[in-house]
Amino acid sequence: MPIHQEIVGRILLLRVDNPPVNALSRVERRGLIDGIVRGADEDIDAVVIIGTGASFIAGADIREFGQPPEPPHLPEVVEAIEASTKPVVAAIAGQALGGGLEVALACHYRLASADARLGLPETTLGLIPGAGGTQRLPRLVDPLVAADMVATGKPRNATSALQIGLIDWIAERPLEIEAVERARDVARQSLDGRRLSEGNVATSTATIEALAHLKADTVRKSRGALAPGIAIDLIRLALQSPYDAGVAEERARFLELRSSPQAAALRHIFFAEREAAKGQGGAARSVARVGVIGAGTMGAGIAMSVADAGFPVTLIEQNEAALAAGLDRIARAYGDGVARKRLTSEVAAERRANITGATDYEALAQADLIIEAAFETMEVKDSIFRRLDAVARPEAILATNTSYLDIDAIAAVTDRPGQVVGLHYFSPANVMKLLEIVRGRKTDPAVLATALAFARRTGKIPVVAGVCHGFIGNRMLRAYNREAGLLLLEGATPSRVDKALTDFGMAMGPFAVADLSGIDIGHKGRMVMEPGSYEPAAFRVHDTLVSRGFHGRKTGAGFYLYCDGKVEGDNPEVADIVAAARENFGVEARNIDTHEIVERCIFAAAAEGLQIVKEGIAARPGDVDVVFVNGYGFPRHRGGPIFHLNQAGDVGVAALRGYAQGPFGRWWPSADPHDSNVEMHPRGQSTQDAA
Ligand code: T1G
Repeated sequence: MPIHQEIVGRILLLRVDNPPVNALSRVERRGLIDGIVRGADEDIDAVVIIGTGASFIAGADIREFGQPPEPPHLPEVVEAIEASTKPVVAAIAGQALGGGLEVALACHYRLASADARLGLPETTLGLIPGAGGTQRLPRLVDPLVAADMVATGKPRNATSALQIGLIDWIAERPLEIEAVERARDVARQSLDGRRLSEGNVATSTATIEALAHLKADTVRKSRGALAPGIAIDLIRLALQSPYDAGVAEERARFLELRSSPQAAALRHIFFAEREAAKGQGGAARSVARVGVIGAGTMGAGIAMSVADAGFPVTLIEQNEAALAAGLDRIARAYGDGVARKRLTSEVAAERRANITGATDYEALAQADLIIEAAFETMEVKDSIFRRLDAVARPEAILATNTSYLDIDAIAAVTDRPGQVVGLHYFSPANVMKLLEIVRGRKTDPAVLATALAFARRTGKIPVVAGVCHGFIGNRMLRAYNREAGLLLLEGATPSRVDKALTDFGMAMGPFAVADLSGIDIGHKGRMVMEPGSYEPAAFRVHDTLVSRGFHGRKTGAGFYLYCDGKVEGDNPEVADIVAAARENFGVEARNIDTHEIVERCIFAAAAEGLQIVKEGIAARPGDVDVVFVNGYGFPRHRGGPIFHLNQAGDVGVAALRGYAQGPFGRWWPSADPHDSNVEMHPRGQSTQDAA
């Protein structure tokens, strides 16, 4: 869509009109330059740039990044805006992100509405600002604030933006009206001091040192992602170099990152999350009142997640004592959030007030959606769903938070199987973004659409799964953990496996995770699986540790020893247990390099994911990547297990075939992913790039 030009009393309005978020593609870039040229005419005193719809400009058009850059490039646009001989006012409603904020920084004045969000999120796409953002921002706000904004990508709201000097005004009247008035006011004023590229940055040794610390901390937290550290380097460069030198270096680094595998991976996951959240038919129904059954860790977390989104929630427990314990857990969690300054006490109180406790199912009679989060046994679910069926409104949707149990079997005990769906939350449910929405064989499409819409309204990243043991994520995790367990028998140690995978970018290694969640939990889960559905060798060490009382952190020892919740070192008993297991399974220990550790664990998860797609449990490979990135700590800048396997190309598939020849053979049902006839992303591309 072009940039619409309109003249209101000698003020030229340039309206950016590229729904839904006013991303800047080549057409808009051209239109902005043409608009600035028009603004130079005699009959114009000043220019206003304003977005149509809810956004100012949400950045460069990400869909163009998979292709060669096309002129005019955004740097040309922002330089033309700043060089304008007439004042240019940015009128910002909603999102001013990435290139959108860079356009606003090139303007001479910035007016924002109260709902504005201004940020430079490029590092979340594996990039850095590529149109002067790293050089103009520290010339406008405190360099350390600029560095934090660029490195984290976190936007500022209008109030904060005014406080730090990012904007000049917050609109008190309708944005466009006030923007024209402000433009008239500044029309006769000199532009000296309003062009940020002409300013210098006040700096000091303390600032440079603080930036060095921030960079070290950022790199440590980035788990291998490159862009955040580079972004801070460029902020520091702005303090020590003339603007032209800084912006030239920024452009060079931007172009390097733009074609990097990490940028391709982050673009892939950006679009895959949006693809996964799209409905699969069916008209979503409205949800106003929610019930949650069970006030344990999961139930309380789910109730908070729903209350945080503004829904009234009725939390049910079987007796007053259990209910009181659950409500106390919630009160403590909100108090902790306030103590850590994650939310104000007012917001915490508001959210807490959304939750009402009860012990009588009758309290759920008006609920539109009821989420069961009780004990993980069919008997308990059976009893609860029979009672719900009798009490809930006929249109009410009944959801279970089960991690493993058969949704179809649960639906079958009700007279409304079409209204039954799985909502598999991840702990802590009020923090983790991933939500697996499990559709039963009889789940109505409208119920699925309602669940998807509800997930988005509560800030979750939803992925639809079919019914199988472990749905998508836990089933992939079993393949991943199977390789980790076998690597112990074949010669690796828990700490070597964990380090190899955290160096790859996983949030935690598989043995540290086992200790954290409780090795006994996995053991119990394995005991209820049908015989032969997993190999005893892969979990022999886990199961022996459990039999000796080593359950992980909660018992002070598992694969590691713990003191006051901190890892003290390896559990010395593991070596003996591993030696006995090797003897039992007739396996010779050998030296296993880091490369093999990572490939076997990650590629096995990927291959299982492809099988999950082949079986129709997941709709597409991107959904599988979204699950493992958002629920299992897979590094976002590697795009997800299938994307990563795809990046490895034939080398990766050959490696999988090679590992299938190992002493325990392959786990994944097909010889290799390509046997599963699942359409992987076209070689080395993300789904979006291939579009
Ligand atoms: N380019 C192209 N499409 C975009 C887009 C973008 N920048 N942002 C969103 N979309 C699409 C999205 O795919 C979806 O499409 C629809 O818009 C609604 O998005 C040079 C290099 C703005 C906060 O990183 O954070 O500028 O699925 O579902 O929840 O320095 O979108 O409907 O077909 O997310 O209301 C920097 C990315 C780019 C912002 C809105 N900008 N976008 O959230 O809607 S790099 C960003 C977002 C850059 C310069 C650099 C969010 C949002 P579809 P949505 P939302």
